[in-house]
Amino acid sequence: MAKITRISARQILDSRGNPTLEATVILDDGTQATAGVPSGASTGTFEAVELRDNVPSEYHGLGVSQAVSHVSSEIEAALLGHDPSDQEALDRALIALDGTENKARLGANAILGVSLAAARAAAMSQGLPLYQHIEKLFGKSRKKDVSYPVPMFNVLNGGKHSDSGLSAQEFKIIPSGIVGYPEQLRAGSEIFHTLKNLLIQENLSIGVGDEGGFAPHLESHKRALELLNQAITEAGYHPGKQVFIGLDVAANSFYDKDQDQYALKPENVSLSRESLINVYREWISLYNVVSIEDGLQEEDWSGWNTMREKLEKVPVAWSAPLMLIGDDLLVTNVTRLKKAIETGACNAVLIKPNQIGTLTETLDCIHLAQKEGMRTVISHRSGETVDDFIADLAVGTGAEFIKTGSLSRGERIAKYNRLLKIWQETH
Ligand code: 2PG
Ligand code: MG
Repeated sequence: MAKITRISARQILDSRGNPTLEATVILDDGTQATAGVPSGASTGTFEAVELRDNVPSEYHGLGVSQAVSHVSSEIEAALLGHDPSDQEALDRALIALDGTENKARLGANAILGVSLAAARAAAMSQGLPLYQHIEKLFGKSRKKDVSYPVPMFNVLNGGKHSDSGLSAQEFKIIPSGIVGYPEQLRAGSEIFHTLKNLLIQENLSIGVGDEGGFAPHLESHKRALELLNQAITEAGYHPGKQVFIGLDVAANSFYDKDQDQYALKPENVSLSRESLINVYREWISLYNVVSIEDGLQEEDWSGWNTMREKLEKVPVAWSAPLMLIGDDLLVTNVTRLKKAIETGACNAVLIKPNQIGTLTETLDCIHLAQKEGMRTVISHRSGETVDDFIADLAVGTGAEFIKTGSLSRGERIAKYNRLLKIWQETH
């Protein structure tokens, strides 16, 4: 197998126009592979550390030049001569070199860029598509023709991803009742454009938020959910049969710690966790909601447990149980996932490689979740690059779902289009 001869990095801009890191790994057989690192806005407290320069006069403090220089100095020196196909050894070397619990010294952005670029280099050097290389690393053979990640399209953006005024961050349509990824993508596109026309008819804004979903100023969350169901119907699909609704509430972002209350806008109500759970119960019953991510804040383990007990009893539109997804709660971290398994906090896991910082740890988290029968959702970040790595990650690990934004903005579409190409290769 080829060996690493050169590693470099640079500061590029992400989809919000903020700096992020891109890394390149070069092998002695001439292979060159590059990977871009995404960046979140509604980040969990327990995520691995994204190293920023904090020089206020440069990029408002968001520069990543220190992380870049760590790649070209210490990281390159440590990995020269490594076999990139031994991802686990490479990632363990990076973790040891960093030496902290949360990758705060070298930066999870520096480490992840190299980890992903090395995986891509290993795949290219072996002449394998990336998803097949990941499948080998993951050590589980994908059920060919059977499993393919179902897209969750985030067509309305709220929370920290837009100025729509809606507390909930993501309103997603999930076409899991439609057979085959290309037809699911088509449904997503048709519903997105039907929704656009509905908004125009109502004189509402059709500007989009960070993830390419619309961001109109609506009077309530219920109105948003009604509009989604209407768009599904008017596009010619059956809500609650072919297409379902998922929410990422991202409850951290409207939780008031001092009051221990959730300040829900635009309704302008302050809710206890019990009242918020009752609100979810209503949304599930009325609007074909089948999936709720981060329904409560990231430290309320007992609240998550109560939420699961109460909401799993509510009849849900699809045949599977309601999905309660931990994102900020779990941060793709095996230690936190184990706690969720012990406490029964949730039944599904969001997977974001940059929350943990290496491909190996990401695969470990997916492994454990799948072993425990939890559904996995591979996810982008709200600040993205055009890198489409997560599409291959979703296929290579047999993840049930992928969320990578709406049906607009190139950095979102890059992943959905990559999934089309993989579909063609595998079906
Ligand atoms: C989320 C993500 C991605 P961010 O909360 O799930 O949609 O948002 O990247 O801002 O954390
Ligand atoms: Mg989330």
